[in-house]
Amino acid sequence: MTTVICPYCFDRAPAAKLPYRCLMTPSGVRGGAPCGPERDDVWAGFMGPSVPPAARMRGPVFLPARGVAALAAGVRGGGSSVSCPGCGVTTPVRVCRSCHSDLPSDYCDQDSRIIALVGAKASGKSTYVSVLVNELNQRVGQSYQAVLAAMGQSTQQRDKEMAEDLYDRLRLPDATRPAALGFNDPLLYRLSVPRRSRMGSGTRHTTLVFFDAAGEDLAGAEAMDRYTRYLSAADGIVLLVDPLQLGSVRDRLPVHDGPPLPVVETPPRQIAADLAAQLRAHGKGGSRGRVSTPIAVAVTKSDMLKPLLDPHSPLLANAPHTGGAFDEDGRLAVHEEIRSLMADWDAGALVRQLELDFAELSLFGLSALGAPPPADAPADVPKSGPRPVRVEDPLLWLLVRRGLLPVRSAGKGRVK
Ligand SMILES: Nc1nc2c(ncn2[C@@H]2O[C@H](COP(=O)(O)OP(=O)(O)OP(=O)(O)O)[C@@H](O)[C@H]2O)c(=O)[nH]1
Ligand SMILES: [Zn+2]
Ligand SMILES: [Zn+2]
Repeated sequence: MTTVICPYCFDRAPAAKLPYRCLMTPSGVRGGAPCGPERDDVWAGFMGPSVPPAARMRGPVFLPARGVAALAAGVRGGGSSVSCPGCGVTTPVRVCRSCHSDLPSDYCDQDSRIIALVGAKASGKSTYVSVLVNELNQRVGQSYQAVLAAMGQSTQQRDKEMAEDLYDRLRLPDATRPAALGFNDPLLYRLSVPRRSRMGSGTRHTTLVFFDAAGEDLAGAEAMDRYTRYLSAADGIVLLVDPLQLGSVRDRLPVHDGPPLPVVETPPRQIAADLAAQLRAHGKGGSRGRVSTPIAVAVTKSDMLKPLLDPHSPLLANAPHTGGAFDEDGRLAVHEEIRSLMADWDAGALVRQLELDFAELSLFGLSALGAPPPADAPADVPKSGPRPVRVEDPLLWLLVRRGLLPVRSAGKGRVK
């Protein structure tokens, strides 16, 4: 049975139980009058007072007769259209039963996995997501025979605009824009990977939902209800840590010719503690007081750390992904390297906090750009374009944890 998690309110429902929305299209059949709009108070209530009264009038929402829904849900490949009981015209549009948000047409054909992305302001979230999507569709996708397709118009549009900026115009995301990925704009993708089993080969599809939670919004009792629901629905968390936010890293870096260091925001240790507190308060505290949700903590902008690294550091080159399997030994090497770097940073407070709070923790280091932005043009991508290093590791590790990708450990000489 396919379980769908609404990317807007995080309600979890079996796909077959999701209502449909009539598109109010004329049937073309003589005498067949199309449905008229109805007030959708459920949706309007969810969206809040900013929705003008006229926009509350929408196509009627209906639950198909039982047998029909089961039949439609059984049809593979997105062919699940049903006839509206009001006008008889078929509609493929599914809505969330709890908030009545429309779901992209192919959203309900596979299970959903929510990946929460958390990071302080300017920690590199937008750049990371765009470069990650690009890598998953190119180098990494090729290794795993995987495809990542944007779902729904708003994700497709955002991807296109960000890619044009980063790869064609060589511009960094605009710092003055409002929150990069607002809460009403989760990024929705369908990840398709080959499925090999004794039953033969096929393809496994998973819906990936990315959200950006600005770390500073997680603090204290004011944390919105929605953040909390989002975090507790998450299958995995990627926490981005900007090393330039850590006093001891800033002090240790040689005087460099890159752009000026960013202003200090909420300390990463505070974000990690708030995150754990939120998750614990919502039933994610496992035994021994640690949170059970897997968390990938990634130090971003690793290109800036080069002066602190050994020339053979595993942080300086991408994982090989040989044979379409995740390199577990490489991950461990990166984890240890970041762990020992962090032990020196602010007396190891962040890593201590993380290890006390999270049961499944892996540390990563990545650079979305591969080099600092040019000193004379700090709003630009380096002239050579983004040359990402290890940008895919945190997400791949989370997918491996969920059994969605094969893993290889040379020490044990096996692929799982
Ligand atoms: N050196 C280096 N700097 C980076 C990298 N990625 C991002 N940056 C810098 O970090 C800044 C912020 O990046 P964004 O991707 O906008 O960060 P964000 O977390 O989405 O920012 P907000 O949405 O404003 O919170 C960029 O303008 C760059 O200056 C990287 O890989 N290396
Ligand atoms: Zn919903
Ligand atoms: Zn109708």
